[in-house]
Amino acid sequence: MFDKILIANRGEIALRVQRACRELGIKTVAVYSEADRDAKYVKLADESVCIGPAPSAKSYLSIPSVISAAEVTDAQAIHPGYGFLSENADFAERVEQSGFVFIGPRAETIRLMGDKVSAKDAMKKAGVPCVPGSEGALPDDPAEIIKTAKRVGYPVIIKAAGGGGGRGMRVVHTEAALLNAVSMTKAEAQSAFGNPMVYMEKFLENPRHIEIQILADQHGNAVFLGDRDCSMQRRHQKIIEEAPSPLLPERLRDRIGERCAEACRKIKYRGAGTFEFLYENGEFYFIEMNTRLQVEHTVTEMITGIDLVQQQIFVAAGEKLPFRQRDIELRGHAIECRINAEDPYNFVPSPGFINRFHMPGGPGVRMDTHVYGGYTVPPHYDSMIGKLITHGATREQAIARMRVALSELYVEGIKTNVALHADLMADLAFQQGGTSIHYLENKLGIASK
Ligand code: MV4
Repeated sequence: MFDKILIANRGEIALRVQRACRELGIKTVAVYSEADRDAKYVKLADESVCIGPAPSAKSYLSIPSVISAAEVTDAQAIHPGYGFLSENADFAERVEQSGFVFIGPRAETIRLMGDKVSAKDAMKKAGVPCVPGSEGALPDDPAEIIKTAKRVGYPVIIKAAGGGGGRGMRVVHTEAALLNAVSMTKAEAQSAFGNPMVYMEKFLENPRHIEIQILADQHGNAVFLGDRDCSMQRRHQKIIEEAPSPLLPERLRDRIGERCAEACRKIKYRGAGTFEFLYENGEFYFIEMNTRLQVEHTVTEMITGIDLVQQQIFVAAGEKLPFRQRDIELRGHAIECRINAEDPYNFVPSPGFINRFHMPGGPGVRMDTHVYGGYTVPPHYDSMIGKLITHGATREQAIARMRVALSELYVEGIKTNVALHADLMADLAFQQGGTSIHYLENKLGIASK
């Protein structure tokens, strides 16, 4: 096992990974930008290294700075958290070339999944159901493009191979609009991602966003740890996640989960990963794979009792998974509310000084946050200041606990989206479960984007 891990991230996830390490007796190295000098997770780490000025391009995204920090502190492995360098194949490669273990998949897997055309192709071959569409990237021949759209059926969606997470997409309703939409998406893809490749899919009008968490070791074992529903989102930012997905028949979950685990065995996946699906009319359609730990991993931890970060560390160190699929039981229901420093209704970020901060507590309540009374939320990074998670025997109990927990959470000095979460917990459609990816934007009265 490692005796020292460098955590290449900031905020709540830096603290989360640090806790996993400390419980295992592994020493931690925090890296920080000048804006995060006084952060709690920096003080709690065994060692810390300043890796640059506030802008993330010069600190948390600087591959040489992170690698030098690992060198000077003699760490053995690097945990990238989420965001920043976590899905950067060049980073994973440089980490391993420098003699450290990257806590995540092989660079080659990250690269495969980063290109959405090759990811979809690999998953299709591995038996994962995908959205019907073009065979790989669209060709240049206009007649071929028109033919493909006819076969798929309108509406179609044109997506950039280099995109993902909602960037570089365009919906097309008619043949008259098709070729122009393809050219525009290609031009945007070239300038945004340096890759003009695009592909076509049938556009699903009202799906839910359901994802499958998997975990794979380096000995050919892979399991799925249930599903999460992340449909409650606005402009591709998830706001609430839950596990398991409400109203999803257990039989369907187990079937798609087993397909994902089998695909991981086939591609020799290593570490934690997430298969993202659109779910509509009882069918799953793969769209993308995330090769990192996700923000919402916590709801999976609550219903499985498995510490995902510790498992990432074990499999990175070459250990075998300590459980089989039949050992994994999903218990009860968990909900996560992302607490953001922003106006609850116009979503304008609200960084600044927090003069008072009280965390909720009680049975089935977990709060992952790096903030405290006296902390200043810097303006340079994501506005998420923490995650409030509740667990209950049933979804109703998890919602009830969330309502109470939100009422106890007190943040003075900056605006937060706590009031929006309280509204959503009281929303009848949310309470019934099964709302689509468009529900929140429609409720807020924003034209869905
Ligand atoms: C789609 C889709 C409908 N049909 N693909 C957006 C993010 C990216 N991961 C994929 N996305 C979508 N792909 C087809 N064929 C609708 C979306 C989509 C979406 C997906 C998941 C969560 C939120 C979303 C919000 C808008 C659109």
